Amino acid sequence: MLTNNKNVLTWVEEMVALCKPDKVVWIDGSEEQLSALRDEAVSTGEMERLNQEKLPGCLLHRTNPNDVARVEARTFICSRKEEDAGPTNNWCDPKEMYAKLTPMYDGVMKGRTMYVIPYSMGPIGSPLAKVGVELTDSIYVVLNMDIMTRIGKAAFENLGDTSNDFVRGLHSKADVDPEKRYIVHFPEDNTIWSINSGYGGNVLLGKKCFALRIASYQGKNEGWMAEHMLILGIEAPNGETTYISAAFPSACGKTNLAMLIPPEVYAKQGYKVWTVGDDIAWLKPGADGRLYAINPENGFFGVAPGTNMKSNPNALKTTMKDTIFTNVAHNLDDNTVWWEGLDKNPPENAVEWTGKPWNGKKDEIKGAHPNSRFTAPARNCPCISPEFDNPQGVPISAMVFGGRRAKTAPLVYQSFDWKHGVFVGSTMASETTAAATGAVGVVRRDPMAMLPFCGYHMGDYFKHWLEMGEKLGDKAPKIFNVNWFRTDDEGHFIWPGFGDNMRVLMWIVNRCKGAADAVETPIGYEPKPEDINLEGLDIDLDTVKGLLDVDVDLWKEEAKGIREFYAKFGDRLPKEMADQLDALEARLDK
Ligand code: GTP
Ligand code: SPV
Ligand code: MN
Repeated sequence: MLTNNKNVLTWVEEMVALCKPDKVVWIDGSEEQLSALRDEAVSTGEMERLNQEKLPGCLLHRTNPNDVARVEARTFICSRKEEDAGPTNNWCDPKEMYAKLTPMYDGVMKGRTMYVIPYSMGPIGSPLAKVGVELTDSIYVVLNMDIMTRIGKAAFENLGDTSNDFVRGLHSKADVDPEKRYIVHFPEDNTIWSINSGYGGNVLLGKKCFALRIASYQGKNEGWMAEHMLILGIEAPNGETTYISAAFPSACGKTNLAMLIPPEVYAKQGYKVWTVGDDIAWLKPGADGRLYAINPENGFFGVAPGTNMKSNPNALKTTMKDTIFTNVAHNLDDNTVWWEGLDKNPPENAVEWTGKPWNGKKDEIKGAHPNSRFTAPARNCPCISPEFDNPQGVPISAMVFGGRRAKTAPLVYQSFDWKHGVFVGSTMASETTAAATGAVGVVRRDPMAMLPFCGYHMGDYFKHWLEMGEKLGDKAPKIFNVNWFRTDDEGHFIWPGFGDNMRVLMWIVNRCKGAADAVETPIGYEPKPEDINLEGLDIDLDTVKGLLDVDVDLWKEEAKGIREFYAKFGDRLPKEMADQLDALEARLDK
C-alpha cells in the first residue's frame, strides 16, 4: 500500500471484496515493476515486443475487433437528477445503475490480478492538478496509464492522508462483451465504472472519463474549465511566445496542429512552435486575471493513420521509443509497425490489425484500423514546450474552434466578442470520424467538441462559459473558428493543411496583438485574403478568397439547423445564446 489515506484504503477494500481478484498489486510507478509487467504481458501474448533496435521499448497490442473506439451509445452520466445530465447525454438513475452493474463486477476478477493505479492529472504539485485512482484487471491499461499520466506513489503526495478529493475509477475487461459494455460516470460521487472494454478512451479512465466528463462538472462548480483542446505556443523571433488552445472534435486535427512544423517562410525568420498538449486543457484564471492552461496528461494517445514524415514528423519521432501501438499493422519483415498513410509501401509480409495475415489487396483491405493509435510519452516529443511541466500553466491569448466541414464554414473567422465566441463554439458542427463507433462522415452538432465529453447539462455548460467570460473581462482570450477541411467539387481538400495551418494561426496571433486588419461579415471578422501569407505555397489569392467565402444561403440553412439544435435545451439554454442566434439571422437577412 502506498498511502495511509483512509478514503482510498476503504474504497479499494470494498472494490476488492466486490471483484474478488486473486491478487492485488499497487502500482508504485517504479521502472522495475513496470518492466516486469511488460515482460508478463509479452509472455501471455497480450502485447508483442517490437524490433528493439528500430523501436526500443515499443510494444504492439490488438484489441478485440468488436472494441476499437469509444462507444457513445453505452456511455452514461448518472447524476441524481435526469435534467442535470441534459439532453445530449445518456442518463440513468445512479441507484439503478449501481444495482445493474454491481452484479456484473461481482467476482469478475476471480483468477485475475487487480492493479491499483494512483495517478495525477496535471504536474504533481500543480494547483490545477487532481488525483485519481484506477482499479483495473488489464496490464495494457497500467502500461498506457504510465505513459498518459503521472502514476505511482508521487501521485498520492497531492492527496495527503485525509482528503477525499480523488476520482474513483473501476475498470474490468470482463468478457469484452459489447452487449454488456458500460462506460458510466457518477459525477456527484467522483466515480467512474467501466466494464467489458479494453479500448483507450473507454478504459484509460484518467483521459476522457475523468479529465473531461468528471472534470467539466468539477470545473463548473469550482470556477475553472475542462476542455477538449490542444495547447500550443508560437514563439516569435524576439522570444515572445503566444499560447493558443483549440477544440476540434475527435480525429479532426488536434495532435497535428499541436505539433506543427512552421513552413519555411516562418522558420527562416526564427519562428518556433511548442506543444503543451494535444487533446485536453484545464483552464483557470490566474493571479493576473488572465486564463491559464495546463495539459493534465503526460503523453499522447494519437491517431496513427495519416501520420507520416511529411504530415507530422514530430508525432512520428515521438513514437520511436517507449510507445505502445494499438490496432496498427504488424510488419513481420523487420518486426515494426505500419499504417495507411505512413508511406506508399505497405509491407509484403504483414499481419492486419485484426491479427489475421494480411494477404488481400493492400489497397482494398486496411492493414491498420482507421482509429488505430499510438500511446507515446510527451518527453519524446521534439517540440515539447519548456513550459510543459509548469505547475501554473501557460497564459492563453486565443481559443480556436473548428471541425470538418466540406462547405459552409470558412477557413477562419473571429468572433465579435466573448459572448459571440461562445455562440460560435456552441454551434460547431463536424463530420463524424472513426474515433467513435457508428456512422462516419455524417455532419452533427458538436458544441466546443464536447458533445461526447460534457459531464452535465450542456445548457449549463454554455452558461458556465458565459460566466467565465464575465470573470475574465477584457483579459479573456479572443475566440476564433477555423476549417481546414473545405473540399472542391471532386471532394479534394482545398487548403493544404498541416504545417501550413500556421499561416492562419499567424493571422490569429496578429489579431490578438492588434497587428492585423479584419473585414466584417455576417458571421464574424475575417482576414483580408492578402493577410494570409501564401509565400512558398502553390495557392493563389482567388483560392483563399473562395475559402473565406460566406455563402449567405448556406448560412441561413445553418441558422435553421442551429435553431433546431438549440430547441433541445429548452429553458436551460442561456438567453444570451438565443439572442446571438437572432442577431446572426438578422445580419444574414440584411
Ligand atoms: P483525437 O485524438 O481523436 O482527439 O484526434 P485529433 O483531433 O488529435 O486528430 P489528429 O491530429 O490525430 O488528426 C486526425 C486525422 O485528421 C489524421 O488522419 C490527420 O492526418 C488528419 N488531419 C489533421 N490535420 C489535418 C489538416 O490540416 N488537413 C487535413 N486535410 N487533414 C488533417
Ligand atoms: C478521442 O476520441 O477524442 C480521443 C481518443 O482522443 S479516446 O481516448 O479514445 O477518447
Ligand atoms: Mn480527443
